Amino acid sequence: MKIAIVCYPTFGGSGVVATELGIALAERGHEIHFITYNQPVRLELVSHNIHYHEVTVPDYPLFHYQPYELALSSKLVNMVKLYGIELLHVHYAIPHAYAGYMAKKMLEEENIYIPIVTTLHGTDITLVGNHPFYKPAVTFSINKSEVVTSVSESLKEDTLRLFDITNEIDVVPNFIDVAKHDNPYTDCQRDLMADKNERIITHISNLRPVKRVMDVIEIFDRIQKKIPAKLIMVGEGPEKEACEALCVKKGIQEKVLFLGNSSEINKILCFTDLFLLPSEKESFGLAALEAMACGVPVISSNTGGLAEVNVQGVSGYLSDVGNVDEMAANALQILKDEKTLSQFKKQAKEASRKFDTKNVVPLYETVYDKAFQKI
Ligand code: GMT
Repeated sequence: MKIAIVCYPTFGGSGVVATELGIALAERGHEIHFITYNQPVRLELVSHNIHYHEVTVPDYPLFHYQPYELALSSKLVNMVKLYGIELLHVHYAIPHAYAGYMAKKMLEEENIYIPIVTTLHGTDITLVGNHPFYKPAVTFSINKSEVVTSVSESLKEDTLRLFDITNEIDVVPNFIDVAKHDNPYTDCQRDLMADKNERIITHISNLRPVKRVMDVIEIFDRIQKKIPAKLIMVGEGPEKEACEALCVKKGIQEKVLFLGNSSEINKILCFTDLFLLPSEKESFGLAALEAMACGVPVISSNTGGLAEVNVQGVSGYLSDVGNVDEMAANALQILKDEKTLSQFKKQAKEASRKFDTKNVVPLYETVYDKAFQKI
């Protein structure tokens, strides 16, 4: 099948999932065309089945806002015609589902009929899409897609609650190649990060307010008062400076390393003992799943789809949003001795297997078949 994948090419989870999906589909013999404004960060163009087409929006003094949707729709039309693409899979509703629908309508004028699959990822529904500025267009494009998928049951419920949806929503969870995340612990360069007696705790995100990164610092502060520990903060975002300031205020700046964005998440997770994700909202929590696949237990909030990923008392623990005391106590419970920690590490890895690529990617192929039947 010839499939166009439209996504954000950044470090965000939706772009990562879209990229990994394209790679997995290419391995299964499909011809994949990524269409976005930059080469996706996790995409290495090493397969003859993978193409990347850049969307460019030339600047013009009249434009206060650049018309990206217009450029994307036109690019989709051109690429569908040039490569004979048969299906559009758009990740993140805004503005991709809308641009996809426009492309589909333009193609219909030339008697080319192409189904659209829209995958909802989270903030496109819970934070951004729900705003009255966007809501009519988001509702319209969800309802007009041949098939709509959401990355968790929780996100499906949120979508049905927040929007006037007349379409079915199929839940296809995010996934991970568990085998690729098999890190033999002995290969890790742990010594570069921490002393032998210190536990390594990691947080990875875009450091936006929704991630509650101040809670990460609060939890870590409570942990490091009880046991020797280091915190590794991975990612860039608007809360970074305030976070650094909080570390200085608490006098723990020597114990917190800010690494910025990284394409080497596996290397970092390899020497991590515990992952923190205390988010305000999280439709799935791909970062938690990546940690689990590397055998790292997770302390998270119980918001959104996190309870579908992090299994209470097995792969880690979940608490109410903002309950940093309980999160710290649970972290210490996991980190208290080698036996408990290695048990949780094993269990975290085991729990991640449910989301293995080989179990989930075929579900998208079924979704594509369903989309073709609707056209
Ligand atoms: O978390 C973000 O702000 C980024 C966002 C994205 O578009 O990449 O993440 C969302 O999609 C991920 C992939 O499906 C999910 O794992 C994240 O839980 C979801 N984020 C939120 O719901 C806040």
